[in-house]
Amino acid sequence: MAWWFRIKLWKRVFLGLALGVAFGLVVAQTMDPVAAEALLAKAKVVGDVFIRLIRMIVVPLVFFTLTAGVYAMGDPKKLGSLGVKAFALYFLTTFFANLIGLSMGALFRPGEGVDLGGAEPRQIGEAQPLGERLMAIIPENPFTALVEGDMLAVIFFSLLLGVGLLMARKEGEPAGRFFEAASEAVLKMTYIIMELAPFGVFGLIAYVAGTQGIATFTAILSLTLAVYLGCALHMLIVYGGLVRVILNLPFVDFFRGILDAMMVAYSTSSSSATLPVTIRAVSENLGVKKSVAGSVLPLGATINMDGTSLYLGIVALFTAQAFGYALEPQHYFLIALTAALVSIGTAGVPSASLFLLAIVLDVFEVSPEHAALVIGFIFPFDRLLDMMRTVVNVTGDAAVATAVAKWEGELDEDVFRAKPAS
Ligand code: DAS
Repeated sequence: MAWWFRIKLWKRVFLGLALGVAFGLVVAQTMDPVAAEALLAKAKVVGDVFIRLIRMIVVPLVFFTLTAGVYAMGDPKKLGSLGVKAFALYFLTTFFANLIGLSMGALFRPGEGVDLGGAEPRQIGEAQPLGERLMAIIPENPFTALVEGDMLAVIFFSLLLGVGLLMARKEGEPAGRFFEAASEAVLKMTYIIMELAPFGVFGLIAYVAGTQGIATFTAILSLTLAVYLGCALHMLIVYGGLVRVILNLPFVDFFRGILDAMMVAYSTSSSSATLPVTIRAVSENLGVKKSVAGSVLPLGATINMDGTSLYLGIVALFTAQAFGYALEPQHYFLIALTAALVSIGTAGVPSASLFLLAIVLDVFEVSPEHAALVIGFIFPFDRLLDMMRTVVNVTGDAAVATAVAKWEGELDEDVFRAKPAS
């Protein structure tokens, strides 16, 4: 059995993905629908167990790693300079994601001639007004935020706690060391959980492939192509360009180093679920020091979602084309701005942004009926679109962490250029 653990994680996850699709399609084709659904539901249980384990670890992982990450900086002023660089890059990469998304929507015209009449309208999730959402970042009770898994509030409290420990100097040392030890322990727990990834992914994808089948995707083939091509272009041009041209680091080593995280993101459609793998890949394979990986990645996994912003732009144009809404030039700007803001508020869980789509559609007065129809039409196969946009979300976080580490002198380039360990 030792040979199994010698295979790189991303290859094992890919194997789970490929076998899962094959198994799902074969079962759906060769068994009667009831028996097939029952068998696939059993396979999905393994996937649900895997997702639950990952969700179990996310809050302690972010809390301990972020607090330890800030404490490891050794100087509160460093947090400021690192934060400014990270936020500037979040904004810049999302700007390009919107440009690419709107271009794909205009080029592919995925909504042209699509008849949404037959779609089952779905209720539109009421999104929290942005002002309230921003205020909620400051938790009234940090322990409640931890218990409820309110990630933005946990991040806010962890950042402050880390700074507090730093300022406490000698007195803060025992607690600082506790958080560093706890962060290591939680990361090791994650490695154990990730051993289940290939099997969990197999179960998740077998169920999706078997119950939704390839046929449904032809209905939105051009939308899928627009999203996938847009995401690929964004990763290659924007992140590839950032790493190769701005940071002067080898392009291939970057993507090879985060393959594990990209595969897990694709398979789970959840940035939060992938966060532990992203932290490991970025620190062990790209040589980003813990103080940066432990602070920039949890932040990015929650508020930096370029793939989501790109996707929302494309679906907004899909809606305008399908229902014949005429878009003025200012609408494109407002769609981009709203998509970016919604992507900040999107949770790192499967299909989170689809239910916030109505906020973007509101920009050009799409009727509630039409908005519900579009969400209802996309919902059955949003998983395929979500898998790809989550890869972009995670890759963007890794790219920003690499850039900030390089600019802060916290990047070990020998490790970056070496072949990945895991
Ligand atoms: N699935 C979300 C994520 O985890 C993104 C989305 O729903 O758009 O990043």
